[in-house]
Amino acid sequence: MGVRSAIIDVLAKPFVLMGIVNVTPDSFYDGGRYNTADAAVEQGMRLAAEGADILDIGGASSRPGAQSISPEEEAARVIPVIRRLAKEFTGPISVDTAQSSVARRALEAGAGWINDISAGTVDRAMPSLAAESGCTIVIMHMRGTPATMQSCTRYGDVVSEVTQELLASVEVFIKAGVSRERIVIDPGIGFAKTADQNVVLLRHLDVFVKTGFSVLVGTSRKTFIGRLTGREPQDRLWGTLGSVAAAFLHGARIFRVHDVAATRDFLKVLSAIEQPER
Ligand code: PMM
Repeated sequence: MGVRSAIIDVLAKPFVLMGIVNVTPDSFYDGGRYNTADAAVEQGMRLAAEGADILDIGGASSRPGAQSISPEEEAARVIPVIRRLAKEFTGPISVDTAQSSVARRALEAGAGWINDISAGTVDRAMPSLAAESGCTIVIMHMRGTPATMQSCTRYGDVVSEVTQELLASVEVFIKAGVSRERIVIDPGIGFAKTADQNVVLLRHLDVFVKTGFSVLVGTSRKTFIGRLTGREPQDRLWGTLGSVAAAFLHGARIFRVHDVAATRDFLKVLSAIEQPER
């Protein structure tokens, strides 16, 4: 299976923006907005015009308590969108899925990245698919499933436990034959974490950065920002930018966001000040 332009040389760019396109009726922020292929493709191209480096296409909501849908239904949502975007968008397209059958079809339709929020635990065929396809794989930390994760928030030391659990998942992918430079790690903000634990993880992101893997963070408009600001998802952009600033200053370079234009300007200024040599 030939996947196209799977790797962005993350280290060569001051930051990388992954624009979110959820082809779902029930995602917490954009659920129902891009629920048809036409609307999702249009949103993808809008985010591309705003400067997205990667587009992340998801067909199954992962909000706390979300019920799972069949891989067939998930594929029916995302594959037509990926096929059309792959013709128009020049950067890598990522498929946000925990199902290897969906991921395989997405790669065949033109995706180059798999974003697996279950880190290969939902579908044990994911590591071998990642290895055989040569795609880039985002490995995110979570405990349980979206339906159960918020009852799995008991940690002694959240930073070291999340790091250890994430690296154990990474090891499975490496053993399956995935090369290290194709792995991106993600602490999984909001997945089996309390609001306070999300804040602690962001404060100590450098621990994840020191593993040597590229680090992606997804804080965009999430509940912990609502807890800190008292605002609803539609009014959480400013709060989100606060979290993006902290993540950037602690070494994260890939940001999964709903608001590409705003985040791009924000990080252009921040990175010019913080990394003047680049
Ligand atoms: N968050 C959501 C969905 N997928 N993938 C990664 N790698 N990291 C995240 O933090 C993440 C994700 C939450 O749902 P949304 O698509 O509605 O923002």
